[in-house]
Amino acid sequence: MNEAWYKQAIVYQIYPRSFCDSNGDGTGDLRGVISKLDYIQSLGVDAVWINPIYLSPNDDGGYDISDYYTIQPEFGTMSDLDELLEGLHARGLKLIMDLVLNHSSDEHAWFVESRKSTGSPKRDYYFWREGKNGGPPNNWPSFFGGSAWEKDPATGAYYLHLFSRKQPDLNWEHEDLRKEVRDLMEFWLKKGVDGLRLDVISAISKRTDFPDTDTTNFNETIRRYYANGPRLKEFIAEMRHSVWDRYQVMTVGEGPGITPDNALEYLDEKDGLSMIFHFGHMFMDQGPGGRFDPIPWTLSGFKQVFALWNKTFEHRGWGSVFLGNHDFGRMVSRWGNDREHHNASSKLLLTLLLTQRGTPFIYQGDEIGMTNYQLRAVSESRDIETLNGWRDAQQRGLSEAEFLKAANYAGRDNARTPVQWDDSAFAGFSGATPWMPVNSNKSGINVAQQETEQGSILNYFRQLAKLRKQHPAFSFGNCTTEDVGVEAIFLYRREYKGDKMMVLLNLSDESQIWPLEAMDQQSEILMSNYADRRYAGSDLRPWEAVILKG
Ligand code: ISL
Ligand code: CA
Repeated sequence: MNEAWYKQAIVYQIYPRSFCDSNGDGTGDLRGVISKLDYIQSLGVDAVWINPIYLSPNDDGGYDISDYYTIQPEFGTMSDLDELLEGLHARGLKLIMDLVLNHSSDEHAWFVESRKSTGSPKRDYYFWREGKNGGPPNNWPSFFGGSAWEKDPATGAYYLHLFSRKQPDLNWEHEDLRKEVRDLMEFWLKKGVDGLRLDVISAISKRTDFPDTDTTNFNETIRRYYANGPRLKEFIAEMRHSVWDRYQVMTVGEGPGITPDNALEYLDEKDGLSMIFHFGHMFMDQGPGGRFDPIPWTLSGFKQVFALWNKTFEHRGWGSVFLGNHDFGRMVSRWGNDREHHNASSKLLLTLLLTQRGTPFIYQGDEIGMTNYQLRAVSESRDIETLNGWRDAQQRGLSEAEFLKAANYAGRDNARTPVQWDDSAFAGFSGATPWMPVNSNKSGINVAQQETEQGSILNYFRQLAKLRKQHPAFSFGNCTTEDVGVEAIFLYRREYKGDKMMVLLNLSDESQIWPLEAMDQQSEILMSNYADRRYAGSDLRPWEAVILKG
């Protein structure tokens, strides 16, 4: 097992727009992040992944880039970025930047030139096709609702956009485009950036014969038509050998459509990515209609996803462990109980994050147990996926209240409310009205209050990060799940060079009988989210997490 830094690292994800606003314009920015570097270091994390900070019209939260070489002015300047990088490195922390290469903004110079005429030199940097029977070239749906094709008046042709119409897909079949991508990557790596998160990398090679999808199951359409195209391995290998290897950079590919059956193809030690984000658990509560068609999920299904991916990466490849990010509901609201057992279930989920096998990615605010925000009206949403979702829901005859129920559970606005630093007017995030409302529970859930509280989620996270560092078994150990016949109990063991650990999680509101009679009472309790847990054997309380030797 190579001891690559990223296999031991804990990564902290920062969504800069909502992290900290340094200049009182209501929007988070790089100087806001710089002002919190000591806090980030105090968590015991090793790296920061920052969401896109490049020039963007902000149609999709910065995932629509109009200039890859310029910092979005509302976030700050290039010298702010250089200072952030320096500040992280001075504290022994690494920086992972987020590159969006499946598509650009429609305001990027490449697309402005490409759409001008069919003879434009940049025409084939994007996918242009003639319509069919007066409609789009095929029936592909966009991730953000509606067709994945937009008719462009200038030439009457359609262009492909798997996401919003302001995010035209880049045509990776084009040599010159791939060269431009390598150049922009090198620009950031030359600055000493330590890692790259590659947005929707699984889709840079797609079915360019563009057949109709034969399924209404969107995740199936992604897997078989948008992702895992015939040249995906080739394109990844080309970047690896021509750029990444010269900088020893860690690469984490975001992979909708990547499955346990094909993941290893993209993680080859020589030609592949360092690791991937898979979505096995993240889509399990999405019905055939996608995000706003939530369906119940089961604990056995949840546990199976972890067991399946641990099996996949048992000998080769490497994965990430995440329970939330800027694209999903807050983890404690989605997987825990953010009402009666907010403290215990937040700590239990953090325990799962930091003791499972794979690089943990913790999303800003989850270290203090921030919860879902409840949009009071769709008009409060700032997310194109929610706004388009409402447009489609209306066509299905849904009332706003019905749609809001789904959006307040699964929508992306939930995770994008300002980080709650203290209980002042705007939670210490800004001196001005923030771009998104602050969650009303800021007085009960904020960093300042938890800094001094012994049993706080924040201090529990710090202890957990320390424990993980003390035991390489949590980074490199194998991970075997044990079925104890109780669905609510998630029990797994980690073992590495004789260091054995067992993790017991009770993911329910009820107490559960301790599952292992054979467990001798002397087992050393390393940590629990219940301060009075002294010995093995007594019942597991609601949402109790216990880490033991052995
Ligand atoms: O939100 C989702 C739809 O259910 C996810 O599938 C997500 O859109 C997908 O995983 C890709 O996400 C990434 O690319 C998007 C951007 O909106 C997301 O924020 C980013 O994480 C387009 O760039
Ligand atoms: Ca600002």
